[in-house]
Amino acid sequence: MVSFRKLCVRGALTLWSLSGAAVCQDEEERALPSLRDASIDDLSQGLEQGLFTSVDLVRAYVARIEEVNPELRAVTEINPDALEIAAALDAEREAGKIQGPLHGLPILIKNNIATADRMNNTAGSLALKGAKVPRDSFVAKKLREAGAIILGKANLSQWANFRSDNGTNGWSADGGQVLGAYLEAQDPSGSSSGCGVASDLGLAAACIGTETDGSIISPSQRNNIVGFKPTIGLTSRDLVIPISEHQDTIGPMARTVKDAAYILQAIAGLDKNDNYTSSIPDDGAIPDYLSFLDKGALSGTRLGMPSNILEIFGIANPDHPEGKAFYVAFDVLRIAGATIVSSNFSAFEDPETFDFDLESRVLNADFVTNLAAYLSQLTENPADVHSLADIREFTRSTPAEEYPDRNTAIWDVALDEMGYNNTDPRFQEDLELLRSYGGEGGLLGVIEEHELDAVILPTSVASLFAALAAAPAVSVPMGFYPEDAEVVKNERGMTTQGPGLPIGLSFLGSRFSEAKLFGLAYAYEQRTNIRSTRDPLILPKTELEHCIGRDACEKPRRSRNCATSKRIVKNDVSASQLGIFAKEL
Ligand SMILES: *[C@@H]1O[C@H](CO)[C@@H](O)[C@H](O)[C@H]1NC(C)=O
Ligand SMILES: *[C@@H]1O[C@H](CO)[C@@H](O)[C@H](O)[C@H]1NC(C)=O
Ligand SMILES: *[C@@H]1O[C@H](CO)[C@@H](O)[C@H](O)[C@H]1NC(C)=O
Ligand SMILES: *[C@@H]1O[C@H](CO)[C@@H](O)[C@H](O)[C@H]1NC(C)=O
Ligand SMILES: *[C@@H]1O[C@H](CO)[C@@H](O)[C@H](O)[C@H]1NC(C)=O
Ligand SMILES: CC(=O)N[C@H]1CO[C@H](CO)[C@@H](O)[C@@H]1O
Repeated sequence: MVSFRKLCVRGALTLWSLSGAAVCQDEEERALPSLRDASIDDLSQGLEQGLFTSVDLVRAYVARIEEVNPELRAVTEINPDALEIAAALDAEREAGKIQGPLHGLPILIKNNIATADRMNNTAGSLALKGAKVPRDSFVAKKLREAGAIILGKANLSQWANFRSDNGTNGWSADGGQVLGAYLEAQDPSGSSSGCGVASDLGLAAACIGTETDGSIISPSQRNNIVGFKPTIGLTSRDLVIPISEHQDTIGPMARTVKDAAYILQAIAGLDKNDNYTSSIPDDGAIPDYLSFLDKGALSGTRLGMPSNILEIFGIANPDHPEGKAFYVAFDVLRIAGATIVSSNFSAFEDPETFDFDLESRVLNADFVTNLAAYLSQLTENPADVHSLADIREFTRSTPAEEYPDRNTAIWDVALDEMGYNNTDPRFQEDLELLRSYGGEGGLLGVIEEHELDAVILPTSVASLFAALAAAPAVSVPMGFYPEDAEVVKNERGMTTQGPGLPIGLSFLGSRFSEAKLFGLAYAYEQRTNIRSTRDPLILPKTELEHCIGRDACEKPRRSRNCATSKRIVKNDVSASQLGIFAKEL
């Protein structure tokens, strides 16, 4: 937490403390939050105390985006109206009107969540450039109601990674190739790749991603942030470019668990345009997630651990960096009072019998129907695309879509090999079997049988099991690949593994158990504070101090960012134990 009590006077810039006196007792002490680390509380407090305005914040974030975007391509479009919106929110604050904890905070959204403004919503495809929607998506509307400034659109793996079987994470024709900041030319993971990088580097207060199977928690893990994938139906998919109504969900990607809680609180809820939200318990009442953020929340809990899943994915061995980080996390959880319960997923006892194509068939069949339904809502459709067949035709005939170097294999299976959609009886059969793998044979089954609060898994192997159950998962930073880790590159030269690659821990819960997951994730995060133990290789240098009260931010000559250069680990675990995380993992 940044202290706002000691304030410094720098150059022409004068800042006042609450008492009105300008003080600077210690040159090292920073009055303004470092934007790579700033929490929603830090930013809101700074706005409240008049240290900076939302206009300053927008300028600073845009300057930071401009610094790193030529290399990292995390952001596709900046909202041309952001400064104007910020000024209006500053005026409201001045007049004593605060809409909520997100008032005046710039937030990015993934480029598949539509807004009825000057920004495009393309899922990274040129087929949707210039297309218009009739209104804001429900999530965008909720963000605006909470006072957030939608700063721009975050890049993504095109079509949420639902096009090619030989593409790359984070590439889209509309936004270029996203890279992560922890390794040279890092594969950022996906599909909410831009959100992962942008939240981590402080290119906005946070970002909103989407997940069908891994697209929030996986890039959150690889970019050292917290990602929360809610239960299907908690957040409306209205006017979000879909993959599958049965698995798609919208959720926060933020630097802290608390920030994720603020954001989910703002965007969750009943929406008549997405009837899956009618399954939210208590007539759609959303619990006060913030009230569950308790450092003691792990005490007395029972956490399931399916070792057969670690075996199947080859990370049960403690010599594997992710296995090792996971076993160290066990100790932290135990010290915090949790009991780890062995709880194998029975459907995966014999992996030979598990049909790994089942999920693809369900997603393919949903995509054909759900995509056509999204396209039918467009009020302007310059490329005249109405179906997956139209989109495939456009993609194959538009050079910037890089076909066939990046193929359309997923669509080819849906359209040519399968040739049916989710109205077909074969679909219902597949869906029921899939749900049983998430139910009695998987996550929901072990939670019930062993009376668990949640199941824990390394994030790399977690997403499928939450997806199968339409259930929530949250990934929290757990460690880093060790200094002697082998460097691995994919066939397109992107680094997928190497020293310093971030690793996450996932908590998976029963449907609508978000409040409990927030408590568990918060307690683990507060005890470990892993995120702050490693800096990325690339960091923008513009800070608020370069922007306050100026029409354009001054160019930072050097990083004055004492906050990131002086990283101290604060936690409840012994220092030697944490040494294991920080040095070896
Ligand atoms: C949206 O796309 C149109 C058409 O390519 C472009 O002219 C416009 O600048 C884009 N909007 C933003 C905010 O970038
Ligand atoms: C949503 O509506 C569709 C069509 O009316 C219906 O088939 C489906 O069961 C509904 N889903 C939920 C979760 O209510
Ligand atoms: C769980 O699976 C692991 C790895 O496959 C196995 O060694 C262990 O015996 C199983 N535990 C139970 C209780 O079945
Ligand atoms: C889904 O399949 C049904 C039956 O073949 C067909 O009538 C309908 O047009 C299809 N819907 C889409 C969006 O392709
Ligand atoms: C991707 O697959 C297509 C065939 O589906 C092939 O033509 C193309 O060369 C592949 N791209 C790469 C980089 O291997
Ligand atoms: C905001 C921004 O930098 N957008 C860029 C995203 O990537 C595309 C393609 O590389 C560029 O044309 C945009 O300028």
